[in-house]
Amino acid sequence: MRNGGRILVDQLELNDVDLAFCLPGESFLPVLDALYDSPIRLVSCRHEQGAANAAEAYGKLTGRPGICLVTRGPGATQAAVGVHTAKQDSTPLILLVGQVPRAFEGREAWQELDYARVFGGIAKAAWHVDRADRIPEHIERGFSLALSGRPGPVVLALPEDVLVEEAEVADAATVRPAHSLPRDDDLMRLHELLAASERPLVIVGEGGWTRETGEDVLAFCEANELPVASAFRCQDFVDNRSRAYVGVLGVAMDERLATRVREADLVLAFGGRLGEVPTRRYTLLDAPRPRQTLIHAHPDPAELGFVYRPDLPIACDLPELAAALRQLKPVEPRWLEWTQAARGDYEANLRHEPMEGPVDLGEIMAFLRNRLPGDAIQTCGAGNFTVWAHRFAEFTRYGTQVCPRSGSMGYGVAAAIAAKLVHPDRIAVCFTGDGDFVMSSPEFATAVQYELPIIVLLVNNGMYGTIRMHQERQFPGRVIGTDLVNPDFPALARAYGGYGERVERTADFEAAFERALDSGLPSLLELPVDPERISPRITLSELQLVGR
Ligand SMILES: Cc1ncc(C[n+]2csc(CCOP(=O)(O)OP(=O)(O)O)c2C)c(N)n1
Ligand SMILES: [Mg+2]
Repeated sequence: MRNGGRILVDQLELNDVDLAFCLPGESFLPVLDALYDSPIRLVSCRHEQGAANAAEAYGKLTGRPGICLVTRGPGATQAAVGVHTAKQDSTPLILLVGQVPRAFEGREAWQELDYARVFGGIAKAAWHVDRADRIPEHIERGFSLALSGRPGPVVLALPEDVLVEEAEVADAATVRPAHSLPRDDDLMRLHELLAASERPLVIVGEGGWTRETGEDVLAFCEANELPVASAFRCQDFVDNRSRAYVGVLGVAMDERLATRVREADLVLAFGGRLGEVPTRRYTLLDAPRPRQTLIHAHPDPAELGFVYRPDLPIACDLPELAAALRQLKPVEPRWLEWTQAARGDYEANLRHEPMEGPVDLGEIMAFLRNRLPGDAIQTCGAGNFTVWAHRFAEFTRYGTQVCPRSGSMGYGVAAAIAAKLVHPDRIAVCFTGDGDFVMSSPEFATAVQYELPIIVLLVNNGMYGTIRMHQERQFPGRVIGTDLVNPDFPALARAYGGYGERVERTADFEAAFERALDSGLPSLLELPVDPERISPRITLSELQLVGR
């Protein structure tokens, strides 16, 4: 006989869970109690947003579902942001939520929510577990759903008394998701379409990536001299040093790359959903039927044709497809110049223009490109500071860009914590802004508590810069709601028990970065920048002129 809490934790263990993030609640005490004796490491966060974001980042880092435990009502709604990111980013995640006792359900009891309805539109699935002896079945289904097809979040509500109830029940099996293979005739058709093309472009995106998938796709691209771009925040999917890599289709994308997507006569979307960001608000490819011949590969057949009607839909797992493409007989490339020119544009775009103001972010990124080892992990939230962080970074290994494709602020600190927990020997750098950091700063305390020496690089321009930029473009000079009065950030980091320093000039960064690393503490370097310099290519005054 085991109680529901114990049964639950036993199922997590047999699914190789080694880490779980929580914000404790009285609604799931038997689960916490079972974790007391478990090898699973429990990390207790300061806000459910942080717990859910850290679990989401764990899913990105490992390919296994991140586990997040939160209490009912307010706990669950505060965790919703991580569930949304897991949905948009196709990351496996399991959110376990406490629920009122079964006898009270439906009365709108204290903190009661109908999770199936609340999370119905965000998660892949959300349901109640109504008996202790069915917990193994529910957990097995949850893992299977989170991992299969397009990975994503699953929410399981656990009534308080179900966790207390004792039951005699066998454990479920360890979940091994099924795999789907590409069909031979799909591969033949792909080969034919490629052979008929003159300006092909491969775009890699989310949906069940692995390191080998990236290596196989790159080998295929190099053998065929195909240019390969990455979707927004999928920059680490293939080694950026390859002659085939041509840049990222992200926010503030390089105009020359955007033009190439428009001018391509064939797009091979290798994973990804060709979403709003990589298609620049659905303009680079016409929806629903693009001018380009479209080959779209995705593990979930329901995604194929959902927005864009492909000429060749390939429903299969990405690792299996990549391995098959690597074996495909190369096509005689008629597009060598096209690929080389695209690569040339990418390399040119890596060079930064000098920036006015105390600290030059282009210089700092150039330093970090050389200083950081290839396995260092970059995390971020949302803001214009990410334009520098993404444009001037080069990724060589899968699993080193752990950023929210959902564009959610407040993600970076929690993601860096997850990165340090999964890879204690690696450097985890969180890029953040003055707005973004304050949204996630409570988790700096978590980093201190668990002795996780993350490095936070905080770009301070005294405003919600991204929104100010859009404001100046659409309503020039009418600034409202975007100015910020900020705390003393280095002092805040020190107050938490970490290391903090303000970098006054670009030339001081290098030594400050080494001091932060050597401190062995969670650290924060504040980078004060000129608010005028709103993005690498435009200033606020230039924007006002454009707007007028
Ligand atoms: C959760 C969430 N709330 C609001 C937004 C809208 N938003 C996007 S960027 C941004 C400003 C970020 O400010 P900051 O971190 O200072 O970065 P900056 O743009 O100034 O570089 C806001 C409010 C968002 N993306 N996510
Ligand atoms: Mg800012």
